[in-house]
Amino acid sequence: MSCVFCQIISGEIPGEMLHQDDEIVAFRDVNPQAPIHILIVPRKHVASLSELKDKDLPILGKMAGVARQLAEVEGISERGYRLVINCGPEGGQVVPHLHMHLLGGRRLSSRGG
Ligand code: DGP
Repeated sequence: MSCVFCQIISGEIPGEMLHQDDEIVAFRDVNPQAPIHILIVPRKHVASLSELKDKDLPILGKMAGVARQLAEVEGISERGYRLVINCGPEGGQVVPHLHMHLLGGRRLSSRGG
């Protein structure tokens, strides 16, 4: 199994877990781009948003719900934060397992890239 996020989900390699349920896990990014940088990841391996089947689209709402809950726990709900899904090479996706970035704890620039 070569997917690094599948390995974190299975416990083969360590991750600082902040949330775990039947469908979704969340852990801190190893290379944080902001004081708070958390990855929200579905347990099911899907390579990218482009690969997500229509029937599985509700997972995106659940991921956003986990992100919102973690923003609350991390104390950044009021100050604000950013949710990002990179998709494919030109979208900046490096790890080929669908994931959402929760970024916060500093003022983020208004435009990406
Ligand atoms: P993306 O560019 O959207 O594919 O972001 C992938 C993120 O995954 C990147 O910010 C770094 C993070 N990452 C890569 N490998 C690991 C790892 O082994 N552990 C953790 N916690 N994060 C990782």
